[in-house]
This record gives sequence, C-alpha cells and structure tokens, in this order.
Amino acid sequence: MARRSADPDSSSPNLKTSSTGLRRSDRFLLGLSSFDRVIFVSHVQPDPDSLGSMLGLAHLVETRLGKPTLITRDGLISRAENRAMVDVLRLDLVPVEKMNWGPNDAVVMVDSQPRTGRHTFPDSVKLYAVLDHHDTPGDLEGVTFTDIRSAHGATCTLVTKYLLEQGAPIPEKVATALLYGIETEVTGFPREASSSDDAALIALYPIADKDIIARIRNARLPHSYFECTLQAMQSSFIYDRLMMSWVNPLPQPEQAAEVVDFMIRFERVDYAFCGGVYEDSLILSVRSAIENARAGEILRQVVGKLGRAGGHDRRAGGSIPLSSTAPSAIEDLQSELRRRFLKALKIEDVRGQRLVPLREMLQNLQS
Ligand SMILES: [Mn+2]
Repeated sequence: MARRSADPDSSSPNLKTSSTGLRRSDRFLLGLSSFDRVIFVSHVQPDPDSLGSMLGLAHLVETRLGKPTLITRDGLISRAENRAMVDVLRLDLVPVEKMNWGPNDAVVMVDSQPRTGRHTFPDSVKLYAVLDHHDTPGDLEGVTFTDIRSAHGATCTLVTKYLLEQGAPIPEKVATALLYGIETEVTGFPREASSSDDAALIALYPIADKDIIARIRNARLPHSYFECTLQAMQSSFIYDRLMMSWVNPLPQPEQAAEVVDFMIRFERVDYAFCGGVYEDSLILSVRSAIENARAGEILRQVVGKLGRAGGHDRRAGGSIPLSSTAPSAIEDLQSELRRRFLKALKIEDVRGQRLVPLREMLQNLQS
C-alpha cells in the first residue's frame, strides 16, 4: 500500500459513504458510470509515462466498471526505448486521427493538459477528466474531473495510487508499464521524485517483469542516433553554465531530448539545450542538473509568442512553427533564442566556447 505521510493531497480517509469522504479514485470512477466507453488520450509523441498511465487507468476502468476502453497514440513514437515499450508489451494503440468520437464516450487525458499545443485532435472533443503532473497550465474549463499534482514525478504514480486505493489487482503487464513510466520520469539528478513516486515504485517492483524493463531500457539504436549525437557534439557551444546544441534536421522529433539527456552530464554546465528542425518546426529541449532550475518556466519565457513550451523544474520541451526552413531564417531564429536564453539565465553576452574545438574536429578527420 502506498505510503501516505509527506503527501498532503492523498491524506483523504478510506471513506466511501459520504460525498465529502469520497477518494479521488472513487469520484473518477463514479463520474464514468453513465458513459458507454472510455477513451484515453495523451500528448503528442507519447512517452512511457503517458503510455503507462493510459494502460493503468484502462485496466482500472475495465476491472471496476466493466466498460470497454481504448488507448490512443497522438503522433509518432520514435524514441527507440518507447517503440520497444510498445512492441514488447504489445500495446494496442489507436492512432488518434482515426478515432470516431462517440457521443457517449468519456475522454480521459493523461500526462498533459488541454490547449497546451501538445495535441493534434480537435479542441472540440469534450474531456471528462484530466490527470497530469506538469507545471504547464492548460485550459481545464468544462472538464468534470481533474487531478493535477505537479509535486508527483510521474502521472503513473497517480495512476498506481488509484489502483492501490481501489484494491484492483495489478497484472504484470500493467505493473511493468507503470514502473517503467515512473522510472523514466525520475532518472535525472537531482531526482524529480516525491515520496509518493518511491511508494509506487516499491508497490510495482515485485509484480513488474524486470527482464522486459531491461530490454526496453537497452533498446537497440538506429544509425541516425549516432549521426545526430556527433552533429550535436560538433555544434555545441558553452556559454558559462549553459550548453547549446543544434541538429538540423533532426532524424526524429524526440532526438532533441535524447541529446540533452546526454549533454547535461557534462560537469561544467547546469543547463543543456538542444534545438533542431523537424519537418516545419523547430523542436526544443532543455535539461538542468540543479535544483530549482525552473527549466519549464525559463523555456516558456525564451520561446514566448514564437511557439509553445512547458515541462517541469529540470526538464522542458517546446516547439516553434517555422514559416521558412531556409538556412538564413533558421540561423536568425537560433541567434534570437540564444540571446533570450542568455538573458533568462542572466549570463553576460559571453562569446561561446566550442565543446569540441574546430582544430580537433579537423585533426580527427585526418587521422
Ligand atoms: Mn509525465
């Protein structure tokens, strides 16, 4: 059972009788009783936290209410580990563009919030519920049930709580997805994890298939991954405690996040940023290695009205639609973003220092 101390928003008693004593998971399920089917949606390029949350809640609804459910995929899943998760766990995802939204369908959004620019399905789709842990505020008007806990490291933690609260048996596949979902969200250091995340991990660990998790975590990588990493290293500049890398074009949109996951390990910087063109957008990703980094807030400030951005304290992402992909237009945008980033981090307009000096790059080519 989940520990409940140190977690102010889960201190509700186990009362089911009075309306005030209803737990959140009771209210979530109660409101679904009048619907015929429950459809789960998440953000574009769903990550393990999205996938695990949809799977866990679908299981809860099926076992407690006996209603049919659907889990969906918005956009592509391209990161090798995330693809492996879908394949190995045989997740049956319906592409969101192929959905027929029925009048008596309940739509539940996980790991994201409405009108944050992270969805391709129409805004007219009415949501029954939103369960999320992002700092990025969405437009929750008209949503019947909301449970937003930015203190949680993962939405999967919230879903695990619901399953435990309801005493629902957690099958191996669901536990594996939830465990991996939490793990991927809290791997950085300092950890963006609460005692609730650790309690969920402890509850899931004995049930989850650890071999499957190892297989997902060590998914084989395509050639483009290495090409992209090389390009990122060669384009990286250090400005005081910030490193900025550019990859044009990105082989797939999630690669910007993979670059910063790697670059933030560099001992001399506190912030790593990567930007790259994918189709007609500039994809942005940020990581920080310090506490109270406000990465999501900073990226939102940097991007401003140019596009959209959001995330957490130490991890953030965003995108800017491009009116032109001409090299000069992209260069202009890159220098504007650099200027804004240095300003946001109060770094004097220093001359950037290459991570790999040009001389060394040339020497490497000759050897
Ligand atoms: Mn998440």
